[in-house]
Amino acid sequence: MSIQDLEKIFQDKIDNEIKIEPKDWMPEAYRKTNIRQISQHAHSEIVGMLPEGNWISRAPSLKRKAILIAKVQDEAGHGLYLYSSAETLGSSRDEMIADLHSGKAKYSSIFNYPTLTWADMGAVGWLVDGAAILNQVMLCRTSYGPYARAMVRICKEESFHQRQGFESLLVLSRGTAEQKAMCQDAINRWWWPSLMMFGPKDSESTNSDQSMKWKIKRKTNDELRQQFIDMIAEQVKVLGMTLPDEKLKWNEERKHYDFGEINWDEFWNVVKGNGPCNKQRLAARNKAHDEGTWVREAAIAYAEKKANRKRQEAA
Ligand code: FAQ
Repeated sequence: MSIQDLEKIFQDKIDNEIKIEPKDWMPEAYRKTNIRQISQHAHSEIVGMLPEGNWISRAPSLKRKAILIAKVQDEAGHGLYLYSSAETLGSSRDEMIADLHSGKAKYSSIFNYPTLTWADMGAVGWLVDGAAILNQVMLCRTSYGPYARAMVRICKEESFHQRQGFESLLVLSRGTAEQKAMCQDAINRWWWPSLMMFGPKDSESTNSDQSMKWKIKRKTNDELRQQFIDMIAEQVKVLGMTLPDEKLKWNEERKHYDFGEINWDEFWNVVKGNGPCNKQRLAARNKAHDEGTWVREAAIAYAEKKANRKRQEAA
């Protein structure tokens, strides 16, 4: 078949909402874009365990500790499904992990901020998982089959994460004056970085146009960001808290909330590796990988031993 025929079959599938599967022909740029996005998404889940892991040993009760452990374990699982999904496109897990550890691959900017108080666990659940889930509900309909299917389960778990975060803040918001202040402080610090999770403005987004054409993305960065703001601006009222944006105001004409300017210099600075915790996060991942070498070696040795025994039995 000519390349034009293959391109036509590929495009027909996209147009007719038929998922692209690992063994299907696909343009090289489609493959690369998916590997880039899925692996960065996987890295985000894995690095995303660090800010929360920080609080497992300091959770205020057994119940909160159990919830937090379950959530952090879920993030590990998400990372693993996503790496598996990217592997179906021909990239090896070792390569992807090496790119993360060397600083070559990106991961979500949000995980380069510190978690300073217990209320941050609530704010991360409510705002960070809340932003993640809006983006991921869209990705359940992404055009690459293994990515879309991984997203369905991930979204179910993220939805629990967001609700537990909100509930945890709700308890603080009804607590002592100190607890209320801690809740408001966490919201103040996580609000703007959460908005940055959706990526640069559409006018600055280098990948969006092509990704929308290929239906990898179904909504643009700005569309999802606006949807998130509209949702959170209402939910914050239930907490009796405020969002740190004086310009946040319902616009009756647009039927959306207007909001203030995001600090894009801060965003790019964090993406380039200069956020408050970038170095700390990469150092923690590299250390865990190095210290896990013996586990990987033992697993390989055990698998070889088992295979040998099977061969001997068969002989
Ligand atoms: N941080 O052209 P665009 C989670 C980069 S999961 C860092 O608009 P695109 C779960 C972008 O890669 C959170 N870099 O890019 C959890 C590109 O650079 P490149 C992660 C960013 O791909 C919760 C450049 O800027 N979710 O939180 C960011 O079309 C709690 C230009 O941008 C996903 O990864 C950023 N925020 O759209 C875990 C979802 N934004 O690669 C633990 C999947 C942009 O060309 C605790 N990803 N960049 O060198 C996506 O949907 C997309 O990749 C976007 C960016 C929307 C993130």
